[in-house]
Amino acid sequence: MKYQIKEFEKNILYYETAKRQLETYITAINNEFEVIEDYNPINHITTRIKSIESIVGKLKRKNLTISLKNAEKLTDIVGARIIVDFIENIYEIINKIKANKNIEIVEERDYITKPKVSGYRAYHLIVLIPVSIDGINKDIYCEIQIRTIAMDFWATNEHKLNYKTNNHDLVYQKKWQETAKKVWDLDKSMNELFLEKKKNNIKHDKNRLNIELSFLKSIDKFGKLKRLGDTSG
Ligand code: 0O2
Repeated sequence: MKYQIKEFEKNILYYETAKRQLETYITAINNEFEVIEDYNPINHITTRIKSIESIVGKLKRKNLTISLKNAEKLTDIVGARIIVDFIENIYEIINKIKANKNIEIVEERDYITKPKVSGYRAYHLIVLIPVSIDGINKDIYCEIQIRTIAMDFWATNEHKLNYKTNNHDLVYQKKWQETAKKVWDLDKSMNELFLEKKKNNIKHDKNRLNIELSFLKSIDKFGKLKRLGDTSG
């Protein structure tokens, strides 16, 4: 057991590096939105490495023996949570992550269109990040959870009061499902407003572009007239 803990501590270095790598990629996405898109859908980002107690707890819940080999099979020792404003933003973020060739996506878990029985909603990406330490390369599993503020509000409270409590009281579970439904309805209404605004902005941008184009054309015309005038005079 002592040997295993030592080995696990060595592995922590890989997890730490993968976490930092992932943070860099997500920060780059954040900056990309700020500079290029002129709008940033990311509300906030958190990252973490699962504690040894949580890893042991998860292995036990999965009926797996506590070993380094089994711990390495867990896909969420390194985790990142990206909280966005609106449902639509979740897909914008997924596209940006997919465009990063350094991130290999191994699995997508869509708990938005197919929420968990509890009512939990989020989009999970299980990814592999290559890490090299002391000449030894390892691909490290990381879990990226993408949620709206509303989904995160629900999940945080449910995590505190219900998740992992083994409470199978159906009436209580139904109450949680009902709160999840209310949060989802609110999220959908907010998303509609967001899409409407986005559409208007595009229209507005197109109009502005047309005005700018006709302005540029008139300058060009004026320039031509002037040049003609120059040759005659
Ligand atoms: P913690 O304490 O948040 O880290 P896996 O072994 O990961 O392949 P699992 O755990 O069924 O199998 O994967 P899943 O369903 O994708 O869930 C992974 C994580 O999503 C969980 O990690 C939670 O963070 C979150 N999650 C999933 N279901 C629920 C839910 O019903 N309520 C809440 N609040 N969060 C949920 P952990 O390690 O279970 O927990």
